Amino acid sequence: MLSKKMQAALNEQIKIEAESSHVYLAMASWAEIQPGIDNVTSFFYKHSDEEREHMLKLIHFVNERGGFATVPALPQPSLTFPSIKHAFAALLKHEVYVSESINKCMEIAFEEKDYATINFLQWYVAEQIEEEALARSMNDKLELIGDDKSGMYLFDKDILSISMAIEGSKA
Ligand code: OFO
Repeated sequence: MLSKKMQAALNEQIKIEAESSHVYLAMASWAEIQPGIDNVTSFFYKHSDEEREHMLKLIHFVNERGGFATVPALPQPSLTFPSIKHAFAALLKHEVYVSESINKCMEIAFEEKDYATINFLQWYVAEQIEEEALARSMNDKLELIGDDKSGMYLFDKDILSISMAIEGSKA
């Protein structure tokens, strides 16, 4: 059975995962109307779907452990970005924020010796390590590319192989 405090923290995490899905969905819609970045667009749409999965996983866990998962209201995310580089910088910042929030949930689970929740949250800790690393490497690449258009063409190609590799490792 979840404590009230643990339930509140996990419900907050549900909100954050829902927000992540929303934030990346907005990035996807913006990317879709930019020329020549089809794979970046797919990456954002897929990332948005994954965040929804993360939210659903939490909802089921809270409800299965005798709590009540609450579906949150969401603020409107940023709709446009000055450049692809800005969008990916925002993505990295957002992932760091999500990791911090997972760590807070983990701290409460440890305080309460809630081993089931600790076990459950391990998956999120590992996922955040991967997502932050990926976001950092994309930001590094975009830094190198600068305003070079052919570099951006290669980045879009690159992101397709990265997405396929991630899918392969998760299959
Ligand atoms: Fe939910 O994994 Fe990123 O944020």
